[in-house]
Amino acid sequence: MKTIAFILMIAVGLIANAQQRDYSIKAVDFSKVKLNDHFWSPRIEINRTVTIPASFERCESTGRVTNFVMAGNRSGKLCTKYPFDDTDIYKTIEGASFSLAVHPDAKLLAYIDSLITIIAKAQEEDGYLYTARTINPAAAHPWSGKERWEKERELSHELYNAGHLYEAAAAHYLATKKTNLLNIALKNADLVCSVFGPAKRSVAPGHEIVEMGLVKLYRITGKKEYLNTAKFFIEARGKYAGYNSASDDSWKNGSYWQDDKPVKLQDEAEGHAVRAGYLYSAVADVAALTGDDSLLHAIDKIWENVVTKKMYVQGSVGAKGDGERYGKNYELPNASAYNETCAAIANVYWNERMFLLHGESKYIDVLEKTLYNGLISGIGLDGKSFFYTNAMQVESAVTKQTANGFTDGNVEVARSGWFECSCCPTNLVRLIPSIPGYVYAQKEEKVYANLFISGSSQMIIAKNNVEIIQQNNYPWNGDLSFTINPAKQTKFNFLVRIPGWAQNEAIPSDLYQFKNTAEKKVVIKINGQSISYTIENGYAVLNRQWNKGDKIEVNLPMEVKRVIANKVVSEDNGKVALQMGPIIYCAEWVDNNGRTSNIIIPAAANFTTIFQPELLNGITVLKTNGLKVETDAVTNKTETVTVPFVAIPYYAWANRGKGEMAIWMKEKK
Ligand code: FUB
Ligand code: ZN
Repeated sequence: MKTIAFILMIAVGLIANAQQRDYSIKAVDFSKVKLNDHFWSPRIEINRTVTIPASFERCESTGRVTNFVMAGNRSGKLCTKYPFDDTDIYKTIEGASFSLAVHPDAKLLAYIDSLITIIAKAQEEDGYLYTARTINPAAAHPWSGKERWEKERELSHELYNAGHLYEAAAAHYLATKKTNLLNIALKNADLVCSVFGPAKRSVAPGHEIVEMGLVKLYRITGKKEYLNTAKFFIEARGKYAGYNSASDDSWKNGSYWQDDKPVKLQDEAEGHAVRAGYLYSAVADVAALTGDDSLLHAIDKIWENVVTKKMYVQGSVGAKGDGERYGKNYELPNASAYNETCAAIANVYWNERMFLLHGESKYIDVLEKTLYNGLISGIGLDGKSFFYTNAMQVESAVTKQTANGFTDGNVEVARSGWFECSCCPTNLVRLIPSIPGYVYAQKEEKVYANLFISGSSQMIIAKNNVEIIQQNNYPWNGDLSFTINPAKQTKFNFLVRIPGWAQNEAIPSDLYQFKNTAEKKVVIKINGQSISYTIENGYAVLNRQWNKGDKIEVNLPMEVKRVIANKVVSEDNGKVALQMGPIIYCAEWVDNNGRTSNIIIPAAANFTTIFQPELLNGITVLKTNGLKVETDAVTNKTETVTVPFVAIPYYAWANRGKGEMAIWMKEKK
């Protein structure tokens, strides 16, 4: 009976959704895009074979699963540190579900079922699910407060846990069609909607994500209350009277939680960078689903602010360690850069949604920059070691092990298998297998090719089945080919993103620029013939009747670029970073005689590029002659000597031991 009711609910939901306003552009679902490349496929496979099992294992060995068991028994003592540790299980289930969708695995499915049974027992009668209280409400976690929700605005994370539960449940249901986790999530969401809303309780959730999660449940069920509650939470921001707006301290003035002003009046990225990224993503969802333009204008302005003033050259955000937050405009220190991996993940979520709203390539340019650099630097090539923070510079690797990693002062210098606060590893578990979903998007008879990853994809365009095959050796080479195989001749617009980096643009703002501009132009051929094309919103528009086997070749000229920062970022003055294609490079001690902090790359130095298949799972390295400033230990005199210089992709640093690393290098002594 329960199952029939559920099926009816989903059916009604789907019909209702068909009439709803939404993003006019839709991503092609990750399960329809099969990758067979050398860059992402191995990462997705290692996520499946190493990262997912290691994460589940750590959820067990660190007590996260035990917390649920104890909550099920309503007795015991929370045996981990944070009230949000439940989410590591949810995120791992989410990632494992994405993996199951394309790689069936009965054992994994059964294991997840066993966890869901434990989670179900931990859920209270009315749907409340939060082990930090349920284990023993009289001795709830100090961040949780004595009563449910009373500290939600601050640090309880009750709605944060709920949000991750919803995200996991949506992924699990869509991948497996099983409703066991979804039912738990819906019961919890119904409770949340009964507690919060107009004329009910109000709060600006202390750590956003419940909003995005509610939207996912709304998409599955069509239940409007979920969308309304997501919107309600967004609109609850900026209403709390207890902050001190005169204070500079982001905790005291509310900006840490993006709660100092109503969202509609916000125009600067502020506060905790993961919270912010999840909020802006949810605002995009709600703006798309409701057509609320004032919400849209706010995130447009905030996006502009991030990209012109608050993003590191390798796509990371959240410069400040105190509060894990955005700094002031142009506050992008290298020696103390924080750059939480989760903030990079949130930035990918947000930029994808901005693209779906606006259809402009600049959002995917930013997404690509983050994805290929400051995000995957967060995971080691072994798939089971992680950076929580992503350093911009390491000048002496005096390594100390702390609860949160191996640090040298403020900077993590070696990856760790897990952290006491282990949000980043489990966030990577769910992000990596979803990457095929960022490759294509579609709006009626328009297909957007956003990421360049070899593989094949199936879509329905103008009512015909169309297969699109990509072949390339991206990100090491800019020669791309797309073979179009419609079941029968089909007319549609194929829009190929022409990345900013291929058009002399380092980032869609004046925050970074290329010093050397390229002469070569992007060449596009169809069936061997060069064609002239127009560019719309950053995409080359290829509109024709496509026949089986039509082949598009796109040549994105790839050369080594020197990147310079806006003068206002004073500590990058006189320095260059190196980029080729979407990849930002760094110098690491191991390739440069043990040190990188004394390297100079003269303005006239020419680079050679070499693909080294055996190095760091296959990378292109940059080589030139640089200069090094050396000080004689006896005479204390300095001399400048010419030395061979090698740069590797930033994402691959710290896979060969601990030592110095630099992204920005001086051009003169
Ligand atoms: O608060 C939950 C998570 O823990 C945040 O997203 C991370 O920044 C870490 O503080
Ligand atoms: Zn994190």
